[in-house]
Amino acid sequence: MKKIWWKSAVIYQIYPRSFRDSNGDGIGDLEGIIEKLDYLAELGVDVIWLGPIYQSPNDDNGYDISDYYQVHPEFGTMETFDRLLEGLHQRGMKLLMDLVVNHTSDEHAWFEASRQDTSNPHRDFYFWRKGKNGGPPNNWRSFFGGSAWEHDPTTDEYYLHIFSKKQPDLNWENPTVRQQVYQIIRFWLDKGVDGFRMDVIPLISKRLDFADAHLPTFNDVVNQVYSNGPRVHEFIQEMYREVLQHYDIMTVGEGPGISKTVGLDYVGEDRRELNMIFHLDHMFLGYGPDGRFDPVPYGLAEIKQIINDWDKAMGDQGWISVFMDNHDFPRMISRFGNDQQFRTESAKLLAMMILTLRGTPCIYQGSEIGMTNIQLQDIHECRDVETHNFYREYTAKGMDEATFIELANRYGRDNARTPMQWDQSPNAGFGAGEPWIKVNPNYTDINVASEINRTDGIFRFYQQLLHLRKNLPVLVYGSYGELPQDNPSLFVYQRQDESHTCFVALNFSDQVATFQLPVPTDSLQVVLGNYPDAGLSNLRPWEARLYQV
Ligand code: TEU
Ligand code: CA
Repeated sequence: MKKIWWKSAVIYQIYPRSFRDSNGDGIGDLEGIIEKLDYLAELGVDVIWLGPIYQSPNDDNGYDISDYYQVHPEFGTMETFDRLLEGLHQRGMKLLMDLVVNHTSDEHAWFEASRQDTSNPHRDFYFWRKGKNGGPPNNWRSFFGGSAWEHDPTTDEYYLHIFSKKQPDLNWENPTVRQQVYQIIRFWLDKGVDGFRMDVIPLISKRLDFADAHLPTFNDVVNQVYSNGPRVHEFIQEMYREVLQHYDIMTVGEGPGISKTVGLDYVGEDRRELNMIFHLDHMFLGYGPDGRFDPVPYGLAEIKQIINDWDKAMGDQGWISVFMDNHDFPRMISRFGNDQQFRTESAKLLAMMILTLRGTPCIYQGSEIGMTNIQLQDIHECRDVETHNFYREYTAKGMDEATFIELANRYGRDNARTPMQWDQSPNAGFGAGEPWIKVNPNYTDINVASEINRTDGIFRFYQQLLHLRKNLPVLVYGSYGELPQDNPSLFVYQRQDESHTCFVALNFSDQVATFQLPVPTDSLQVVLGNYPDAGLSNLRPWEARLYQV
């Protein structure tokens, strides 16, 4: 298997709107990130994935781009961006930008021209179709609820938007669209950016017959209708040939719809497409037929199965990024851990998991201090377009607000978008102005200032794991294998290479648990644990241990 810097690197995801507001307008900005570069260097991360900072009406908080060549004024200027990039490079860190080219904003000049008239040169930059029987061209549903088609009275046609109606899908069949996208990529790479996270890249090739979808769940529609279209690999290989291969960069595709059976088609070393993927199989667990706010039960067994299946599917030919939350999902401690009685222990357990599994780890901002979900009181405190759309849809069908808000507080994306908690000062030190979204009231206990000096703190635990990865190549390039246990609440696995064997034992429960390892206990050394005096005794609640033979 090829050894290369983006396999040993650790990514830290910044959601710029919520990281640090330097000018008191309530919105995080690039100057605020510059203020925190030493903090990021102290944590020990290698690559920063920066969420979209381009011109945008913010219908979907920057994932609806109206100008790819301009930094949004609320984030700063191109000069601020250049200083941020320089500041990262000076500290030996790299920068990934977020490439959102499955769709643009409806306020992009291309779309404003396209919607003018059916003969406009930009008409074919998007998907326009006549309605059918007085309604949309087919039964496709948007990720954000409602039809994936919006009627435009000017030309009495519908345009496709798999996400919000302010995010019209770009027509990648049009070679001019593709060349325009490649120009955007070159512009940022020529500025010295170190690569891209590619938003919903498996969706860029559409099934052009636009046949109705008749499948049991929305996940099925994503996997079988929206993703992995007939020309997706042709398009990504063209992007690689024309642009990506000419730079020493890292590319990670966000992969809704990329299943383990097609994963290698995107990241196989011989494919000349992408370096790795954020697959979402474990993140979409719990999505019922209607998606995120239609929950179904699942457990650790399903998560372990997905991890095992993907490791097998990648073999030594492909690569994934390992993550358990981001700006689109609830905080991992609240979703997979115990954010009340065992918040610190489960924060560290999840840190050990993402930093010792096989793949490039991605740490979401705030995980390093154990930030949790927030309880929003009503829809007016929610900010996410997805939440608002489903609130309207579900309450119109009779669901009462309190029931929906409970769903939003458990499964909604706003949970991950509350301001980073820096200290105990007002607004958690995020900024002087009223933040764009509510600060989690638990900031008085959970904040960087109080965490960073605790020798037994979560921040320190992340630092130790990041340091270990640099000194234990087996954690990067070693093989992975689960060590099945009698107790279903345990996740025990080994990492092995020609010179090292490590074991990781994780207890995902509030109870004490016995566990078995395949070697005599006196041959084991505890490298790191999240309880003092970690040894070979039973695993205490949410106990995590890294052993080396
Ligand atoms: O998300 C796409 C996606 O499929 C999942 O992250 C998630 O299921 C989705 O947010 C709907 O539930 C990417 C971005 O990460 C997300 O923030 C954007 O809203 C979306 O694409 C559209 O650009
Ligand atoms: Ca600001």
